[in-house]
Amino acid sequence: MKPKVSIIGAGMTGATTAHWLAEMEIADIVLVDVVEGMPQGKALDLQESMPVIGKDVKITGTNGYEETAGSDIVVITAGLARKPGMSRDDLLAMNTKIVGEATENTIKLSPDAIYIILTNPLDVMCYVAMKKGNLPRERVIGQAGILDSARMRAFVSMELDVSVENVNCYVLGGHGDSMVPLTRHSNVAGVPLDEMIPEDRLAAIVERTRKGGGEIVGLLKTGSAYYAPSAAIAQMVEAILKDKHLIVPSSVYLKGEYGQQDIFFGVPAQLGRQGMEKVIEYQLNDEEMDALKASAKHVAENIAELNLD
Ligand code: TXD
Repeated sequence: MKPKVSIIGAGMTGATTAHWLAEMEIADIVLVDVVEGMPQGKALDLQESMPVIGKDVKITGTNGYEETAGSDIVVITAGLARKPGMSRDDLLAMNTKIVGEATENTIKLSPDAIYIILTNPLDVMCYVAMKKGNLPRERVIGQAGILDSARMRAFVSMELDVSVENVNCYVLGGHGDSMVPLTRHSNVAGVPLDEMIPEDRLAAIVERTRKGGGEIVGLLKTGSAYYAPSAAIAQMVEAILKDKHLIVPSSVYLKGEYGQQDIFFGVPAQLGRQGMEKVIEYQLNDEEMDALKASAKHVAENIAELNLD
């Protein structure tokens, strides 16, 4: 029997995650959404594409939770995006409810599942899932860092006309404008970035990375990025199901690492069949540490606003 991955929220990121995962043929997939017919329709359409690409994967769409029973991994992308007239607090309160309920509804049926969270505000929603599911920290991992790092890698690759495979970039911190692209640790085939790219061009790449989400929203106008975020989720799912011990930037619950307590925060973490296996601690200089602290303060303030009753 294949592993089972349930994706709560079958919108742009949820459905595209299903698409990447089906292509990888690593799990059967359940898509859950509140919109009637939509997850069923997307699942059936995707199922009907399997004969064409030659993959044997079962894809189920549903408005309920029964079909998620026995999931190895639960991915939560369900949530609302900010609309005109809505404050960030409104979004925080509404997505807290949605992510909290999605966690409670799934954990009952899949008590051993590992959770990957995507819903914004990301680091805070990871906290909600951990608390509502009463989960150990190993089993809640937020996706942000792979995406932010991939954006930086894409920009470096375009700048130097070099393969994306040669470009290693590490973006840490909270998922927002205060994220911290670590240029000193980033490299092209082992050569530090600042030896390859002039200072002003590198500064522009860092800035574009920080604003990468907004750049896409500005172009799409009706939604936010979904190809790269969902590809990032698929990489995390694969790392877990194949027990790869893959180190990727992820939002994980910190217990003193990087001087931070009781928050989810983007740091390099090792992922395998047990979930988050290890936090990797870089040697950071004062400037990098200060930037991380500022980013952590922002996340901690949002967590303090939570009402988890
Ligand atoms: O890197 C990252 N962390 C991010 C985060 C990258 C991209 C998107 N990011 C956030 O993910 C975004 O700000 C949103 O909070 C979520 C989902 O983004 P997506 O682009 O997929 O949004 P959609 O297309 O609006 O899909 C959300 C779906 C939609 O179909 C709703 O009907 C559904 O969520 N939804 C629910 N499903 C199940 N259960 C409940 N309660 C529910 N409420 C809404």
